[in-house]
Amino acid sequence: MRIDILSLFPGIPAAALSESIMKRAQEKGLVEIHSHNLRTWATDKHHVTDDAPYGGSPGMVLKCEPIFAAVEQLKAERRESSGGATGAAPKVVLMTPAGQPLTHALATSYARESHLIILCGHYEGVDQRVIDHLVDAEVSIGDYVLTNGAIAAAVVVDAVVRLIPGVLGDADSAAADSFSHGLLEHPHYTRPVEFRGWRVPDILLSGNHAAIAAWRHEQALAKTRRVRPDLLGSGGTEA
Ligand code: 6GU
Repeated sequence: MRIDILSLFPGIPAAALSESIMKRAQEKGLVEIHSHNLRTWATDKHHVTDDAPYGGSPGMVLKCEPIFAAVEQLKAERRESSGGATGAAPKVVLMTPAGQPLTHALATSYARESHLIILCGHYEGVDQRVIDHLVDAEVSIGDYVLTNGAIAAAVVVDAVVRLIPGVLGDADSAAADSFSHGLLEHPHYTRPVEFRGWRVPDILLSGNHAAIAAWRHEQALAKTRRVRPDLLGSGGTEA
């Protein structure tokens, strides 16, 4: 998979994605991530990427021209490097608090793409013609506002890349995650068996795998009921 990120702060996602598992995924050739500065595609002398909104209102709006130029160039380069093959079209995603929420299901669908182009919003937003004629999906990472979408882009890329086969060492570790089964994860313990008087639950020391599995499911259900009852609504796993 190839991922291109376009923002005014390319160092933000580049830093977040250059360590640990994201770093190893790139070294293993499982994903190629490029973080670009949108200003590269602003052709005027001062490399202006934003302007005041028509109709008036505070703040600035990202302009059409540099964004269209960047995305069209990235798409063309990708076509050329694949020998003009008519592979799957790149998916163009705009990071914005006004987008659909990022979920495990959305990350799973993006993990099957061969090319993602992620645009990071900033200031008051981007010109609507970018959304209407260039973008395939608008995505938000939650109901709060960040100063810029570059942080959100790093979140999306991490959530997607860890689902690419081979990225996580243990093939099971993504499958057991919170959300992949609609429940939050059960508690985990490791040595020592007693710390400051707090003991590891006896069941985990019992060697009874069926009982342990049942306990973990109960714990996951109880935690989900307590902190995320919304997950147990229609479609939940509770009988
Ligand atoms: Cl994608 N961008 C910004 N600026 N704020 C956000 C967000 C995105 N998702 C949640 N808050």
